Amino acid sequence: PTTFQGEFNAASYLVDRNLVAGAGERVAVRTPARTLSYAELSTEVRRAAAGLRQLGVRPEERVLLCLPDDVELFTAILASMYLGAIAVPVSTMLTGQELGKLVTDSRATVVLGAAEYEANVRAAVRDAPDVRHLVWQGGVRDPVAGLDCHSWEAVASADPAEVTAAFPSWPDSPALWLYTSGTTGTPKAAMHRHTDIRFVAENYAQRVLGVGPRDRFLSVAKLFFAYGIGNSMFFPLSVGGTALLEPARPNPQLIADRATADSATLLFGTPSFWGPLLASGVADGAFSTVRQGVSAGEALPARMFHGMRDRFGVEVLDGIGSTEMLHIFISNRPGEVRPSSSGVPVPGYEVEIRDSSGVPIDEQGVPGELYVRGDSAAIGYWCRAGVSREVFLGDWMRTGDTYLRNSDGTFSCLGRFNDMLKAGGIWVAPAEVEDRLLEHPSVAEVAVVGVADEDGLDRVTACVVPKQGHGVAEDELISWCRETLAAFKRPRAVVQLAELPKTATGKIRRNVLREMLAV
Ligand code: 3SK
Repeated sequence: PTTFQGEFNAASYLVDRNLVAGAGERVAVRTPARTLSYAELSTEVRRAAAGLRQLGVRPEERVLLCLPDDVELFTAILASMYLGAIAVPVSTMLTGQELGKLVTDSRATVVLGAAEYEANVRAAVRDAPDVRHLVWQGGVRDPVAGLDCHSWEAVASADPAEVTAAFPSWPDSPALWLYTSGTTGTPKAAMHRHTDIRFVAENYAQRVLGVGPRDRFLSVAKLFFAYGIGNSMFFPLSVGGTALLEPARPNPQLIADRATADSATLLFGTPSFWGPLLASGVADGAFSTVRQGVSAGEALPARMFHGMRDRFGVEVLDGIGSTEMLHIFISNRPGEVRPSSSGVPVPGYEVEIRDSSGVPIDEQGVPGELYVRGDSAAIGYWCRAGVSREVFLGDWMRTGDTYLRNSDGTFSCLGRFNDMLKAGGIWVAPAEVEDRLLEHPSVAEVAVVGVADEDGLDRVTACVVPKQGHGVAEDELISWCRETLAAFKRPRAVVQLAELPKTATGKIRRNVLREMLAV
């Protein structure tokens, strides 16, 4: 049946259009082990879609994926969307307990896990009532009671002829959920539509970065991040370019080697990558094929912008995006970078700086909370009406970041509007780390804050008041956190205090702690 909206399927937009244009032989995706042309990718996607359909996956059901950046994850995301189902790629850095919360919350019926994360995936599906099928990349593992277990290799070898066309989803149909701790506390799924994917590819990648079919995209951020999936999937496929996937954990030499070996033309990173890269012994010519660098996650320190340009000859464009907006909505422009600023709004987006009552501040130089509107905004958070109503206000979205407008019209980030902090560009909710620390027998009170290092980047710091007669050992508390929390959330430093500074009503004065600990 036709609808007033017309049909639009983002996976078909990303894959099929490249066949229609006669680009089937071009390289779509390359990993250290495999290279797939667009024609091959199309076959793999339809095979995987047929296999998922045989498992009973129906349009709008969730398929949760916990896999490294490789061909399997790439095709499984596209296959889920091709079928009209919702792809839910999740962080491979989470513990079993953390992952379990996402599996349960998403009500995914099919979970795909990599053998290398077996222990966490097994723990995660154990108490998730809606999961029916567990699919392993890397061969079948021991059975899990109550679940049908399969190998991805078997599922993805179904007959591609069984799926001749993409599901006729509408532009507003759900396509992708991305979990974020985002602007407030516990992880929640930002729900994105098929049309959001085209919007970010056309407005940011094509109009700001000027991407084209000759580009080869290398991203330090993985596919389970909004930043990563844009960089490594939406942007290259939207123009018939090549996605360079790197399954391993990134480090400066590995990324430099990939960039050289595969002649990357676009390099997407975060300050937590540029810093170690500049401190490393990577050869100055390693990125000679890179025509543009991009940075997001945290504000790019000016010294890193200059370091990348002067040493590696790479101009890095800083920008700010969010999982809720799917990708970057304020960005510097090639050849017109203003260091220490995020740049100006991307075409298709408007931003405002507002005071704490939500009233727009028109004067330059006056800080306030950054609001954004644009058509890639998520439709809300899954089953979180309260927070959705706080964050999505009509067309506008509250970013939770403090910004000001500079005299030249660019925007600069001053930090967070609330207590959330970013570790290596990833949101961390202080309450989650505090809850864990409070379970420790020596801890009476705790406040976790982000303390800026010499580059202005947040370092997770725990301020701990020990129980009477106890002391707190930094190493022990850090290991304690590692037992149940993803490594990036653990405190990097523990400071022992006799008491925490509080307001008259007993609220912890985190700003006082931050000032006290500032370097
Ligand atoms: O953190 C950011 O700046 C960002 C950029 C693009 C996509 C998603 C995010 C969170």
